Amino acid sequence: MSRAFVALGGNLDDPERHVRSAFSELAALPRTNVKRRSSLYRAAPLGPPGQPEYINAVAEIETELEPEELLDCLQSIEAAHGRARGEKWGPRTLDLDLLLYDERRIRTARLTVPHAGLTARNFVLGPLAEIAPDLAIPGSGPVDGLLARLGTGGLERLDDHVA
Ligand code: ROI
Repeated sequence: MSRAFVALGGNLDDPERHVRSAFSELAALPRTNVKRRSSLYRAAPLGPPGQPEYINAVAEIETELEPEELLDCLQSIEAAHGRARGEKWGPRTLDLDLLLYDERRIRTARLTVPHAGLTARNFVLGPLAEIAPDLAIPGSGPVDGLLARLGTGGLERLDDHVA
């Protein structure tokens, strides 16, 4: 079994609903269990101005899927949520990013792990720190230190989380 972390985010068409249902769809993947899920967070958009606020969250999973098999599964879930690959950094119904896969560093045409934006985005580090504060990002160090450096501006934890 490998341990992986997946970031969830969206800002269109009731994003809370999309993110909540994506947690269930992750749990239904073959040879995969969801171990922990963060609260949902409301986050100021990174990218072009004028788009709605995002809902962001992170899931820790245990899986026997290889990284690119897992990526295929994440992309099918996105597609089922009507994710269209439109404008770069534009609004989306559901985005699922593979953040970490064990301690591996992966660079293929389709996949970069650790995820490239991970250490610069508090809407990823915030939920990740909630469920795995001591986790070390390969090449970058512990999550809580990275988050302390970035700060939590623009990030609001929604307190309706049921474990
Ligand atoms: N901004 C926030 N706050 N959350 C996201 O998940 C997110 N995803 C993106 C871009 C458009 C970069 N901005 C985001 O892909």
